Amino acid sequence: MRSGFVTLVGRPNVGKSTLLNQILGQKVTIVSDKPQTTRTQVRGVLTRPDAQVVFVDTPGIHKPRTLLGERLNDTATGSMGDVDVVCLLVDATQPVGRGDQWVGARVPSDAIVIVNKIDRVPPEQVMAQLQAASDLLDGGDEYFPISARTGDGVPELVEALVGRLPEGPAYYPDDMVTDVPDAFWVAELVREQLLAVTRDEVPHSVATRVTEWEWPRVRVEILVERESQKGIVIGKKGAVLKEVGTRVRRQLAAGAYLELFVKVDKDWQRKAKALERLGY
Ligand SMILES: Nc1nc2c(ncn2[C@@H]2O[C@H](COP(=O)(O)OP(=O)(O)OP(=O)(O)O)[C@@H](O)[C@H]2O)c(=O)[nH]1
Ligand SMILES: [Mg+2]
Repeated sequence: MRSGFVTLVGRPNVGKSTLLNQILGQKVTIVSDKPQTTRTQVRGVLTRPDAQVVFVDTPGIHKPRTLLGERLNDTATGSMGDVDVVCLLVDATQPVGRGDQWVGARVPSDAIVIVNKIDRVPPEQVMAQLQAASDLLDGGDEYFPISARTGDGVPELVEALVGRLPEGPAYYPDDMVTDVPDAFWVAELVREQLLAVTRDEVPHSVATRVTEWEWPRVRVEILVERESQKGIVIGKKGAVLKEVGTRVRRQLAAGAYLELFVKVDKDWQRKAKALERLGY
């Protein structure tokens, strides 16, 4: 039996969360096409007869502009200490640039480099990206082209990761897939749908939190930073909230009753107290 921890790091939007969900065959972390979707560490556990791998999804590492941004970076970089393997993801569809170099300088040199989204580019570009990505680390010697979306290359990656883990016992019960608490998960699903339906500056300004949990009744507070964003999130005659509620309920156990409330908390992203309350 092999066991250990594998953390997934990279710039925002490279597909870390999509990869974790693909590996587990189950959604444990939210995904969106907007950068900075993941705001906490999310653990996902893969248990097989011969191995248990505890994956850690992390926020995208970026140049921070707010206290929230700094927290996200700290959460991501903090996840790399004390793990067995660090995976550095890069996006095959974007030039490997300053953002990746910035991340590359912060990961251990024996990290595994993963070029993701190969379903979107021709094979020549995959090769070029692998080459460019290999320059990010001096010591690294393993590179994996994958598509987190289609699963292409993922089994080979998982085998290589298991091979790097030390022998050891399972850390978690074999039926445990994630450590995310139910209330946090519902709040995340609401945020995911808000990210899907809103645009411009709104996605970054949104935070969600469960304030009451009397299953099947769950009350979720949606924070925005400005009065003008409140109207956008509510929508005409509440249309946006209604749509978000419907999409989230479909992903919950039958009978769930969601109450969504929008509140303005000016500049919550810059306030330590607000961030603490949100668990960021
Ligand atoms: N075509 C394609 N799209 C992908 C792939 N992997 C992820 N995506 C898309 O890329 C976007 C970002 O995916 P996420 O998994 O949220 O990225 P992330 O790295 O977790 O982003 P942050 O949490 O913001 O750091 C989403 O729109 C995904 O659907 C892939 O292999 N192929
Ligand atoms: Mg993510």
